[in-house]
This record gives sequence, structure tokens and C-alpha cells, in this order.
Amino acid sequence: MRYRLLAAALAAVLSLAAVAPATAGGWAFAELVSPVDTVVAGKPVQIELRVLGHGVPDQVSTTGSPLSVVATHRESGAVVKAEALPDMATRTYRATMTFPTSGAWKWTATDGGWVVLTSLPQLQVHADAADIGTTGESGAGHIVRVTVRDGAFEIPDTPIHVGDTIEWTNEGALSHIVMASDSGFEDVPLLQPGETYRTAATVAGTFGIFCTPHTGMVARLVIEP
Ligand SMILES: [Cu+2]
Repeated sequence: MRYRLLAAALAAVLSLAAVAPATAGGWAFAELVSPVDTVVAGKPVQIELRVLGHGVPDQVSTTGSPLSVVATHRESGAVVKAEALPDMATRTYRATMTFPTSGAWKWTATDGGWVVLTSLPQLQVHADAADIGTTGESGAGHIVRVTVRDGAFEIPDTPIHVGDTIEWTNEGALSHIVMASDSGFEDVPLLQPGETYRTAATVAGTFGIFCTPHTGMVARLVIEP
């Protein structure tokens, strides 16, 4: 009896450890204040970010350190970097960025400490202004539903193919992100409890996915041709 209680207590501690933040002393996610959706290649665009303590919307704050924003062109691997500087009055971070090439870019923001490496919604850069609004997602394939829980990703056994849509639903009590360092994988930005976000499977491969602050949240996602 005593042994069983001890085992249960140990299991509880282990499950807590699995979703414990990677950095001691708290952490925060970053997100865009408003969507960035009319970007033209070669034209500077203003980016505004904010940070959410533990992913909680009412804990918007800043330490005064700039955010490092890194964007990767998914097709070529070209990288654009910027420093988003804090504005203590609005508690937001601003940067001006220029994306040289049209197409899909994935990007992240972090201050290297408290604000953990956070994925932002995939950015579609257009070749010219006339092009905006004409390139919709294909959505030709199936919808594959993945459940995000506090501590784990539940990926269905059914194969995922290029052209499919992956629908991520956060059924946990915490906020999460889903990202991979590989540019072939379209990241999922900040997902609050109950929220759903759709990404497109556009590149075949095996991707190691993770949620930065929750070190136990890792999985392997296979996208077949
Ligand atoms: Cu998480």
C-alpha cells in the first residue's frame, strides 16, 4: 500500500517534470501583435511583436531586451535577421524587415533567455503588390488532426502526405507551440488552450518537432510524398 502511494507520487512528479519549463525563473512566448500578410519582396515591412508570460495573454511584459527575429526562406534556406527593439510605453517590440525573395518563410523570435524560441505564423512574401490575395493554400488533400496535450503530441497512425492539411488542436490547459528546425516543416505559432491552427504539409520528410519551453514535448512527424 505504502509502496503504491510512493509510486503514484513519483509518477505525478515525473509527469510534472515532463512539462516543466526549460529555463528556470519563468519563461515567455512571443507573438505578432497583428498578422503580417501583405509583404512584397524587396519592400521593407514593419513587424510588431509582444511577449506573453507563460503564454498567458494578460501577462504581457518586457524585460527591455530586444528580440532576435530570424526568418528562413523555406525553398532556398536563405536567412533574414532583425532585432526587434522594445518600446516600454506600449510593451511591444518593433523591427523593420525586408524579405528579398517571394515565397513561404518560417520565422522565430527569442531574446535568448526569458522569451523562449517561439515560432511565428508562416509568412507569405509576394513577388509584387498585384500578386497579393491571389495565392491561396491548395488544401487539396486530407485533413489530419493532431491533438496537442500538456506534455505530448498525439499524432494519428494514418499516413500524412504532401498536400494534406494538418490541423493542430490544443486540448491542454497550457499554451504550446509546435516547431522544427528544418525549413521543410511549417511551424505552428502560439496555440492557446482550446485553439486550433492549420498548417500545410508541403515538403516530404521526417521532422523532429518540439515545444520549446516544455522539454518533454517532442515527437517525430513523417510526411510522405
Ligand atoms: Cu508546450
